[in-house]
Amino acid sequence: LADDGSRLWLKYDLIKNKNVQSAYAKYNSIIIPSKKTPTIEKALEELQIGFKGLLGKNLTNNSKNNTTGGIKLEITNKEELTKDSPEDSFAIIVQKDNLTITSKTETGVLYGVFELLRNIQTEKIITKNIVSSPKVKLRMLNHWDNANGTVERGYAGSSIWKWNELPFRIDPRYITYARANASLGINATSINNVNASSRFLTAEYLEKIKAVADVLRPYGIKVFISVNFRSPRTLGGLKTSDPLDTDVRKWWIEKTKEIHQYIPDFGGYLVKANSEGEPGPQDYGRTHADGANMLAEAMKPYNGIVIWRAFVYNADPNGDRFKEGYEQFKPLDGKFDPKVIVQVKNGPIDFMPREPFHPMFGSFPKTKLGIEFQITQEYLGQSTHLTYLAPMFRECLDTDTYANGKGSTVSKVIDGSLYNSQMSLMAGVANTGSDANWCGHPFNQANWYAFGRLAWNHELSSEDIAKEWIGMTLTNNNNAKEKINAIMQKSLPTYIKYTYPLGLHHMMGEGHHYGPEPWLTKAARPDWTSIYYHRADSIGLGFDRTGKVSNAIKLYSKEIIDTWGNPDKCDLNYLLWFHHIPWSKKLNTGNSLWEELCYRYYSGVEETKNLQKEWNEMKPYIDKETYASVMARLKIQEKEAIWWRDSCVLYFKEFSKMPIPNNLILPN
Ligand code: GCW
Repeated sequence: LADDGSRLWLKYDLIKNKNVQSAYAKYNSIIIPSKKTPTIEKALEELQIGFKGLLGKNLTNNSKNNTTGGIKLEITNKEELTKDSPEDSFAIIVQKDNLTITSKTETGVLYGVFELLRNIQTEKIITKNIVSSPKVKLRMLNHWDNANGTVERGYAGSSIWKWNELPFRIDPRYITYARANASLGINATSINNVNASSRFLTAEYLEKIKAVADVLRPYGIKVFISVNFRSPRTLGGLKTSDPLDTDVRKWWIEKTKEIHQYIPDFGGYLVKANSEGEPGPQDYGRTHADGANMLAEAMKPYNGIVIWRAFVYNADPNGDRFKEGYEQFKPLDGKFDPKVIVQVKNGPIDFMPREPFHPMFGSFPKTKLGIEFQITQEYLGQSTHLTYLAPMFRECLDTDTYANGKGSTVSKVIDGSLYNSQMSLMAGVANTGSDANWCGHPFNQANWYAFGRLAWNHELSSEDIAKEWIGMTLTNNNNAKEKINAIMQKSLPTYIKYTYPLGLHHMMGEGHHYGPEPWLTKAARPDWTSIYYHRADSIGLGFDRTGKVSNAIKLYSKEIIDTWGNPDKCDLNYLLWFHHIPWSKKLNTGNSLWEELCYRYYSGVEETKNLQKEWNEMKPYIDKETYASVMARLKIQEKEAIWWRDSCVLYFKEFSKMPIPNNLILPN
């Protein structure tokens, strides 16, 4: 049977490798703690279906402690997990005839079970103890799913949440969703779009959300709701939603209490306010801190928190959107309630294929900052182009902000270690949908997987994550694994070459954000056009963000200004983010800007052809349906790479007035 991808990476197909089979053959029973909680039940169930599928073994549920061949699930304070190890850390302890999966929490035990199964599924024989701890506390998916079943920037069908069926029918997908997330350590999800409908706060919807929360709870996943700031008016019939108004505050206190009657362990609120037309505290002359703190006050009696997004910008044709989030929030550093996390996109504009890290990271020592990545590929080929995003996530997390001297990487800002913060958050905008394979492009599943793995441990390499995913999803043949990993590693640089080389950004078609539209001069807002960003003219190309035009570079530390701020030292991948470079200026590759631009667009297209050749060689290792689906998409990708290349090169040629060089060195 062809694989339709619906099982994600949790396939549990029979392992054919004899060594792996025999290494795990000795296990025949599971010993669970005396208190069988719903989460322990899930851990037991997962272990049983995993062993049955992968090894063809029925594990019995044994109550005896001193049995041989037992896998013991235990909640304890083992020394492997030191006293102050983070919540949900776990250890897999290998004894002579037994194996113990231990954690201080039941969710940690479940995570340990998934780790064991991952090892078996990727044909690894565990011989040494494994100890694993999450680096970030809140590892979260943000759904941009609407009440009517559509998904904003969703490219894999409609919403997975069937609001019309809930709370009565529980779609089996909710359980697969919970298992998939738990297998990665994802422990929170906001179920609706940040462009939020107040409807999600009505009793009718709270009952539906409760049903979802009940399914996710045993898997250690907390539910959050995105809220519309104007709800006191639209739902409560109040005259205002002013966060300093007593009745408004009371309304949120009551609403928060009501939510907890449905969902006692409610995760909290996620808020997009005063951004792209959404209502917010500024409508009443108040600040983001006033708004967030009001919600935090309502949350005071509970464990929940408030996540407030920093994605804000003005439609100022003479301003620089790059600086606006920073500038609006900087005066509020230190003013947020301890229950508030400010969620910042990885880059200052909007999930572009390559962005410098957001300058807020490292500049807000008194505010808890979380990071938001986009897993759904709004600007990254949606569900037709193959782009593996772990290298992009890593590039951002690994960049040094120099905030507290060398080594102050973005990851240290967001995992709380730089400022010794007790709360930390990594969020990813989900790419799930109703498609049979959940994510559209078969390789898009890898981005959900990679996000989750990095949220748990941002030190994992993008190669290791890719190989794990390939082993679980596509093939365990080592040679094929290496080659597919190589395809994945190349995919993002290739995509960037034929779309946004050298630090170009925001030149996509209006509205759908898919193909190229560098000539876009008029849009609903000046900062939604393309010319606002690329600034092509007869002299050169790129947005000068040094002193002369916007000086956004000043938002970074001195060390960054010294490199990115200097056109001769700036990494070419970021060049046009910060500089307006003359067409004929020689770059350190030996090419002029114009030649380098053409070279990248043209070689990007060539590389899409190579991807097809390389994928073709993988045919013997991949099931038919997945192989064909990826191959067809790679063909679309080549066609559209040409579309991007020709649109951009011919458009910029109008400004450079230079011919397309015919001596471009192209890869074969
Ligand atoms: O990337 C942009 C998208 C909007 C989105 C917005 C945001 C949810 O084009 O569709 O709205 O960002 O992050 O709020």
